[in-house]
Amino acid sequence: MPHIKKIFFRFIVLFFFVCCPLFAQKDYKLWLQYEKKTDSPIISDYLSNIKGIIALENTATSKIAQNELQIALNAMLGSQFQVTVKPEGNHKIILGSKLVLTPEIQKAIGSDFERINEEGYIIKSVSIKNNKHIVITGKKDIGVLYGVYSFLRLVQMNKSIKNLHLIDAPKTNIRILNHWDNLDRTVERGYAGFSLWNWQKLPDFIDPRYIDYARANASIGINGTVLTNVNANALILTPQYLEKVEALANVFRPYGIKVYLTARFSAPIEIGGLKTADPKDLDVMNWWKNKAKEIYKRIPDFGGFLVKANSEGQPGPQNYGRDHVDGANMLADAVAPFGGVIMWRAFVYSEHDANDRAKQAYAEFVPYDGKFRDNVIVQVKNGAIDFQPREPFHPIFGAMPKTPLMIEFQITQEYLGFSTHLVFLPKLFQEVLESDTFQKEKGTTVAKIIDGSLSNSKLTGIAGVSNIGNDVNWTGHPFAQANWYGFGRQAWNPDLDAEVIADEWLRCTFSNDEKFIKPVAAMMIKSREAVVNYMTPLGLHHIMDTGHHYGPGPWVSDLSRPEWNPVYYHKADKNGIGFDRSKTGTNATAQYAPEVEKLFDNLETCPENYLLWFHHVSWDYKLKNGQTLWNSLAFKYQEGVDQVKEMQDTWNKTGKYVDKERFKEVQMLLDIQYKEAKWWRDACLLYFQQYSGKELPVGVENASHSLDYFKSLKFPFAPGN
Ligand code: BDP
Repeated sequence: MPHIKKIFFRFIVLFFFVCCPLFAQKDYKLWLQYEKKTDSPIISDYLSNIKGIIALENTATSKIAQNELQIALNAMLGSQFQVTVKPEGNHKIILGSKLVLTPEIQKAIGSDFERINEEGYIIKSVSIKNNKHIVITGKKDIGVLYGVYSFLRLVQMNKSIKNLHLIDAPKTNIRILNHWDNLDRTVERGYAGFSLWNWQKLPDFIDPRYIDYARANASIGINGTVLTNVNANALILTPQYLEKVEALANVFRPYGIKVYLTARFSAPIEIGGLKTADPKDLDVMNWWKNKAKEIYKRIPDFGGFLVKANSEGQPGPQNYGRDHVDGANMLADAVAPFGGVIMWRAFVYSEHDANDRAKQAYAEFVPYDGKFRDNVIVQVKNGAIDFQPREPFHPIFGAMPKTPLMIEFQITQEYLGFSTHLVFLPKLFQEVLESDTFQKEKGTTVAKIIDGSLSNSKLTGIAGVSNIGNDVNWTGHPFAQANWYGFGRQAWNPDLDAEVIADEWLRCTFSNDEKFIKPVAAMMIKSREAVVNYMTPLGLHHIMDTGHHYGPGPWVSDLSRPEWNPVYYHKADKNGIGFDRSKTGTNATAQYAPEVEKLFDNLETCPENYLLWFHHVSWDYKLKNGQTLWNSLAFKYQEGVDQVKEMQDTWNKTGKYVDKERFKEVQMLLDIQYKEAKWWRDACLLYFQQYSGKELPVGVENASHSLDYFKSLKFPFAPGN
């Protein structure tokens, strides 16, 4: 017996050391799994006809493209693909940007080049002197790299690669991750470990992970990264740190990724020894000009600055009686000679302003329309409050036609269950991007405003607050990788459907088996509505516990700033619940175009999704389903819980399509999500019941604990705070 035990023990140890790193690697490899093709003989047959890769160009970026193609094809086909430079023979994949193509290939590509921009690509099956090839090209080498990733996606997804003719180009210029990473490597609202940037070991130690980060981003078209938190530390602008930033920029450059930093407005005082940071002060202006010069000397393609000013205690121009235009334009002038950009955030609200918080950013920024320099883009959150599970689109979209606007989404799940809950965010992003602002006419969607198609703006962009940390799987939850992936794909094409994204991601990350794809894609698509249902149904918002935002806290009412308290947002009382933002209330609806205003302002026409966002509604008010508001609210909370149960059931059936590690990991996380969905339902319904005074309708489960119990839960060490 002891002998058997020993063998068993040895087996376990061996299993752990040999197998675990391999399994872990799957998680690490994201959507670039390049699994051996055993599931599509047609594809592998066709690919095995291909005799090699011809590389016409030798820049750092083209070498990455060649390498990626070679590694991926060899991994998927198990054969040796060689890269050669000689354009001869049959059945080759030819890589090269426009200028290096032979005249015959140029001719075969023809006018396609007119349909792409500098970052676009063309993938075309061509026949030259009776030799058949696949050409992957673009105007520049970065286009070729994007083309290679797109081609590999087709192969990964078992899509036909016969007779290819694909032309694609990004619709926005700045497709950027905002890392809220601090210099001590903690990450504000980060739930996937510590920051990737190891400042202490930089610049000499280049963690291979920086390269994998760049690879992953390039594969989905992300071309910018803000390395530091919007709540900025001026030290990042000192030579000691700029040297480290330069090292990262050098790694990212060949992947087409520009580095940006957050600029602390008071930096001239903190690290420059000046007495003021007044944007109209000559010394201050010169300080920033010199700082820009110093940065660009090190990093010639430095992207520019992201600035959070006069918001939540951050310093800004208003400290000196100046305004956002003065601040942004001063910085814009400093980086303009080098082609830099200022991304100036519109996330502002003030404790000194008694107005509805949802109205404040619009009130402050809209009068500045047309007053910013050409290299300033105003970065606006998707909604007027703060990255809630559901918000109507921010009214600034549609109200600043003369100013380039970029949208800011939050990929990290600050208000959506951290990295524990499975929530597929492209569905949320799509809802916002498709919203009709009526700025000019019907059909003026948020997407059209930010992709510049409406204004012909040259400066366009999408930012996503990153969910990446140094966890082995990058994002904490294996399915949170889909949110990084989806963000990149939607930044490239804001009109891309979330269902297409889910399908792509699942095939590249897990399996092409339809029996897996269909139910799991459906689960992902529904997951966003589930979180809205069990957290903030019918337009409720910001009722998370305060500070860390983990779990429910609708009862919180004792914080110094009124708009930090959940009671400010739900306004539940004996008469009903909801924030009256119609003309009988704060009139926030008037910030939208008349068509939208009319829709939201009228209780009868207001989409029920946004009901309690815009209206204070009596508990007995009848919804379209014929049920009272109270009953409907209770049913929604229950539905959210039931939806998570369904997600569990779906996932439990996927064991045979997924490696054990990820299967188990997701299973455990869904168990927590289910537990927490019930926590949300119980705590919120018990709390609101005090005001409605009504029984729970039949079909809604009773709470597992008392309201006092839920109120007593405290989480002093919740992550990300
Ligand atoms: C809020 C976060 C806070 C950020 C702020 C911002 O709670 O940590 O600093 O947004 O976007 O959602 O500046």
